[in-house]
Amino acid sequence: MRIPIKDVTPAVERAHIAGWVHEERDLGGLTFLLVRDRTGILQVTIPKKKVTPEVLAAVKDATRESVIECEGVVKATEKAPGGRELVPETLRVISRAETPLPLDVSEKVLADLDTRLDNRYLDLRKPRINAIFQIRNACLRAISEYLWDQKFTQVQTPKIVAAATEGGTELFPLAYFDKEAFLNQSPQLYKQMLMSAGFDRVFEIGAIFRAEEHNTARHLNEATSIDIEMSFADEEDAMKMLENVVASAYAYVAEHCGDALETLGITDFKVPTVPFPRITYKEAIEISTAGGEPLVFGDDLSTAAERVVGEKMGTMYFITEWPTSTRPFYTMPFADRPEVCRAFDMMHPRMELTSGAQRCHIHSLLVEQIKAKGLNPDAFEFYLNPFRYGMPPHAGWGLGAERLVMTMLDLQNIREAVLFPRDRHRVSP
Ligand code: ATP
Ligand code: AMO
Repeated sequence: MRIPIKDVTPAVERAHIAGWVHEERDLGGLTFLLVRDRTGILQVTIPKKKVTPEVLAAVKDATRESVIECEGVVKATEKAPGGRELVPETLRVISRAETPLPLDVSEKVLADLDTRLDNRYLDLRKPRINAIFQIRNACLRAISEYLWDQKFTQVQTPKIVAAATEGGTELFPLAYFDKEAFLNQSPQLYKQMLMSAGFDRVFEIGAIFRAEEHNTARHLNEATSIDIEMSFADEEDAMKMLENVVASAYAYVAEHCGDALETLGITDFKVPTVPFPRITYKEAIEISTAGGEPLVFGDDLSTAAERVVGEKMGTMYFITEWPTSTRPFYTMPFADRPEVCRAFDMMHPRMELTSGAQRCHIHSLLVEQIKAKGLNPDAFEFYLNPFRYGMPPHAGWGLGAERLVMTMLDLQNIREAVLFPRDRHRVSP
């Protein structure tokens, strides 16, 4: 029976393995094949004079990245990675890789990001790249488990929708029979409607679509958003939930992903401590201005300002009490000073990871706010009706999964954190 490569130790006498040919070396009388599966790499050593002609013929045919299987004797040796090697009695090429390869999986020849993404199936074979997705998987698992434990119900909301939610970013229009429709920018309106529907606490991990015109290292046109909404809660409750969710993802990775972190060369992985510091928007623009990036009340935080404030904070932190004018219509303003609202952003020193807020649950005020943003309330009837028939106060947030992974692993480009990224120039593969 085939066993995973990591289980091939000197303690097992015989092993049957299968995987991809990572590297091959021919030293005259000896040929080495490094064989890779998702658990590790094993040296297969072929003493040419001692193996059958069938094995020799197969070795000759086994080009790099071919899928092979072999069975034989396991021997301890200090000269091979992992302190063991396999001397095959049988070896078979299951699927021969053509030559030359479009991309060097062993990373001896480096490729630019575009070439890597064009040949993503090969790029993803690299242990280092695979490790990113093991960690991404661990984060999403940890976050789901944390939220389930906190009595959140996981939901799936429509991705084909009739209305925009987030100002400031464009929509992708869709040919939907005779109707106008778009790809959803955020589950925002749906998670709020579910508060009226009595779900109390919901979360969703799903795709969001944003027609960002520009190509940046931290924007995608299709991203994964981790969204929550909770009833009878204010922005402080939502912030507490968020810092615990983020800390639980880090803690899970620290506990369960040692091998993947090592593969990535990360030796100083730190779980952030909660609570994260909170500063107000006013304080943030003061820090930015003092640091040479002048901002006035009402400005959005520019990328340069985010960097100045991030450097000063040096850790994950919240920015609270945003100008109402900078936030979407669904945000609750403070009753005593309506120019400021109960919104927050959660920031990593490098960039924004999350936006959230206590929402406006008062129908008349919400209609006013929709109008104030120059939008037509009629287009939001499906969303507004639930506010007329019993809506609890509620709060929530959206956390970008790719930005979480990108900052956690110090990746330079957000595309590294997506299997098949969609950007301004890329819809394939
Ligand atoms: P919002 O929360 O407003 O919907 P967002 O979550 O996409 O936006 P960011 O994109 O991180 O937030 O916005 C932070 C800052 O990044 C913006 O104020 C702007 O300076 C910069 N920025 C946003 N979008 C782009 C873009 N497409 N190209 C270049 N810079 C951008
Ligand atoms: P916002 O628009 O700030 O808020 O999005 C929330 C988070 O989603 C991530 N994100 C992106 N990641 C990559 N590429 C993009 N183009 C992109 N756009 C957004 C970011 C961002 O912080 N409805 C609100 C959330 C809420 O209030 O519940 C919203 O969508 O990490």
